[in-house]
Amino acid sequence: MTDILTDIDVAALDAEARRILELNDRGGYTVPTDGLYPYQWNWDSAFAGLGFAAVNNDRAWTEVETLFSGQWDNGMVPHILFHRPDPGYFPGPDVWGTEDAVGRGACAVASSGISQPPVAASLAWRIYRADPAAGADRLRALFPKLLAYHRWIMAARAETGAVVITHPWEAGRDNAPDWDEAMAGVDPVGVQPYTRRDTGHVDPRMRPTKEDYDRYIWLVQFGRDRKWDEAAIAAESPFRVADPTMSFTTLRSTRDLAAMAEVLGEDAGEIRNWVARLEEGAETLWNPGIGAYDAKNLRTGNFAGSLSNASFLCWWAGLRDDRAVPALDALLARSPFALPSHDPEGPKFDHLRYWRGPVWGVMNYLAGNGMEEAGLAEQADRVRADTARLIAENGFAEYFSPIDGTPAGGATFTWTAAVWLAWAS
Ligand code: 9YW
Repeated sequence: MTDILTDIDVAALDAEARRILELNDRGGYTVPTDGLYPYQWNWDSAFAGLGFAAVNNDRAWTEVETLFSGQWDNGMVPHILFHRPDPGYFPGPDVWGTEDAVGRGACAVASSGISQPPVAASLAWRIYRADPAAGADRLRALFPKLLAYHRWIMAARAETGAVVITHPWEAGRDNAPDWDEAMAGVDPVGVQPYTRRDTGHVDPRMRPTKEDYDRYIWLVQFGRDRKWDEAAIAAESPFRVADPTMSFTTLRSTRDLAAMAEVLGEDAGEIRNWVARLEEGAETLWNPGIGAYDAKNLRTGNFAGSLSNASFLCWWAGLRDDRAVPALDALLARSPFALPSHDPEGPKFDHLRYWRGPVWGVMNYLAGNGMEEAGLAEQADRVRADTARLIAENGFAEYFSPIDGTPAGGATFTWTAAVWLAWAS
């Protein structure tokens, strides 16, 4: 890789990244950032583990193990674990109402009722490979839990082979234009009164709108009213969208599970069947209209028509697909900083509003590593160089403007620090 860091004080940034991991460490798990997100989030935590692996391998494993302490009996790993009550965040455990959820079983940790992109297997695999001797027993103990998580995804969310979300929060890309059509099909009538907390922490122009939030909360109430029963939600919800983020992270994690099975001497037959099914599903997300992978609304069959950073996770998924290269090159050419979460030339682009334009370090990590593995060295270099430059010039922000690098959202962000330590530096 080209040396992009010659004029950056790497040692000072390394020290700051480590300080942020410590700052956000709540003992066994890490919060994304103090104040705005005071609980343990699923994919944030897997990234925190990756960051800790560069500092303290034992602590890295503990992070992932604590995440799996919230696993439901049916295998689902929730998107938020509410270890300790914190009134600074809405919606909290009382709103999710998962105590008597179908499939939760004996799990004692309070949680949300949806999941998030399952990067845990892939990042645990990286933690293991950073120190195989130290991680052997921990990998063996974690493997059946990862397997159960993926069995749940395949049974509950992969009816077309692509992986669906039942709530925009589940994609980890809350207000992406990818969900606009499906969200328009949600009528938030009867949503109970609520007070947002996020806009008290962060500039509202950088957050989802009230129209979005009303629908987020309506969908939470919808799931809660069905006791989070996947079959009922699949049959009745107006919102069911096949998502490139979920599909591609699941496919990659499944491949990594197969590699784990080999090391552990476990049978990988079931896992290999999942890979084949997910590869077929990925093809259903190819949208020739934009020359890239896209989200698909399963209620209408329509593509979103959204060129996003998730479109370019195809190489992370292990697809050796040249069809997407022209769209990537065009996007890079029109983005001062890569990768924007939405096409800067699209009518819905908003350079600071969360997932409608800003650059996210974690997406760059996944996409950039995938590009490198696929032999797209120049594009991978560009994505990594931009990530390093954004952090060096603007700090460890939650996300950044792809136009001028403005840091946005929360500050001292765990996954931005982790991506720096594990890859960008
Ligand atoms: C929410 C914590 C989470 C991330 C998501 C991001 C945002 C808000 O923050 O979600 O309330 O869940 O969109 O990807 O995991 O950093």
